[in-house]
Amino acid sequence: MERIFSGAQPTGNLHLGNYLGAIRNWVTLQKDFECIFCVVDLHAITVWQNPQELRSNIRELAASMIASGVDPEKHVLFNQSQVSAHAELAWIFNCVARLGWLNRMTQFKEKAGKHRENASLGLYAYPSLMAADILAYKATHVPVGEDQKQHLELTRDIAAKFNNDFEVDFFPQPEPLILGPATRVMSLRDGTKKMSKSDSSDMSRINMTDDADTLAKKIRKAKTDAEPLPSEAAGLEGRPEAKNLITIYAALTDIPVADILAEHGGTQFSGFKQALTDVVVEKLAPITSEMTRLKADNAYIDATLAKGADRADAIAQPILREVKEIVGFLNR
Ligand code: AQP
Repeated sequence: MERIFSGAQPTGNLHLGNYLGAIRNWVTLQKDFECIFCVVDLHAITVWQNPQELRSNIRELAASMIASGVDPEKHVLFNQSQVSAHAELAWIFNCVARLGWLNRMTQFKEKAGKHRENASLGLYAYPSLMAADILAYKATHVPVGEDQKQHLELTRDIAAKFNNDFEVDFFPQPEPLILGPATRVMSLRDGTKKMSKSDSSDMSRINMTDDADTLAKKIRKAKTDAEPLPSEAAGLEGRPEAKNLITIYAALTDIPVADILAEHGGTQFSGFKQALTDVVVEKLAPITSEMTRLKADNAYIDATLAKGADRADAIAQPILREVKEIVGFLNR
């Protein structure tokens, strides 16, 4: 059976971009694939995390995945640091990947910014750990938002170089699955920047924990331009904020953009923003309330993650043993 691996970082501020670009698609994929979903805390610490907040964010992310419809009984949901194969395989991949490949990674450049010399070594090696996440399970498909496409290409390069260096046909070439109409949800304050957990302005994103009043305020204040909405999709070109709001509406309602514009084209943004608020509140409120309920039950979340880690370990360990054999290590 084809196997999915995907993960999200427990770095707080889970937002609508994470939901529409990733988690919602995971829920759909559960019907057709064997799925492994991971709270990637090893990735999270590539930038400083307050330990208490990290613990709480790990539980919150697991709760939000379950509240969104991830099924931890039929599929595997676990926390990365509880399965040692990730770190072990990442080290082997650090010795397969080339510096030149990592130097090209745009996410490192964006995140390290001008302070490259002060960035952690882990942030630089992030894509190598991501390759280990995927290949420790020989996953065949990886649903991601567009921002992760480059990292997935690096995973494919690492898999190919490993196979080539050791003259084996061991790792598959995992395929990216970039699904749905909202592969890149943009900031509410700047339609050219992606909606992001680390944006210093909370008004830039729709958090999965926002209540109805906060959602209404954020959407009302979302940046737009002075023109009325266009009547056809072509009219959205060069209008990133308008395009973003329409895309969010389309993704949440499954209504084609053309139909939305046929209804709202020619009107001012205020009416459309009200309609968008109604949709966002209607879709997110049940998830948010279930998330709140689950978040209050640490024992359930911890037990679910521990069970998931056992199941993940059972898949990854035999693969890791084979990798060690191929590399020339002695297995115990
Ligand atoms: N704006 C987005 N639109 C669509 N998909 C998105 N994803 C992230 N932002 C958007 C997808 O969410 C999944 C989980 O990603 P992550 O937990 O690794 O988060 P991230 O990419 O680090 O999220 P941010 O908000 O972009 O964090 P910062 O601000 O730290 O960079 C992934 O599949 C991702 O593609």
